[in-house]
Amino acid sequence: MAAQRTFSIIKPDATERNLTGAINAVIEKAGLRIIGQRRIQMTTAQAERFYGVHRERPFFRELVDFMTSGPVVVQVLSGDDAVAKYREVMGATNPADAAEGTIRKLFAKSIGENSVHGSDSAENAEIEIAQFFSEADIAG
Ligand code: 3AN
Repeated sequence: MAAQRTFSIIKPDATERNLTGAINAVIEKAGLRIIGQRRIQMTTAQAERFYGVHRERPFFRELVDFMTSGPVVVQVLSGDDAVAKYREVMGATNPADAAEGTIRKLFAKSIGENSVHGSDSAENAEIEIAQFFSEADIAG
């Protein structure tokens, strides 16, 4: 199977607690490769664009405020079936429902402050990667 790519964000609740390395260790242990990585302060415009599909949801403003509340680490991950694999490694959106050993079970604080984002399809992965990376900044 050809390697697939997915897009990941280590969210402000995790960077604030200095968990980037601990989360990356879980990602790498699961067999995914981090082939692009950058630490940024997301702007409101970037967060609103990124979460545009949630614009009408009641938690949209809270989500944008949270994602701009501190630094995030944007990542490109690669591996067999990377989109589904990373969703599995992340665990359920609500950490109370997340399986043992998943990133959200290990580290997430709440359904909103849930430590990581991962793309939900290969098509969205490429759209999300293109929002934050040029191909020159991805190697692997
Ligand atoms: P996932 O991140 O697991 O794909 P989505 O796409 O349903 O989940 O939601 C996107 C993000 O919106 C979540 N990661 C979470 O931070 C936030 N979110 C989802 N549901 C809620 C909620 N009920 N209250 C606050 N934030 C939420």
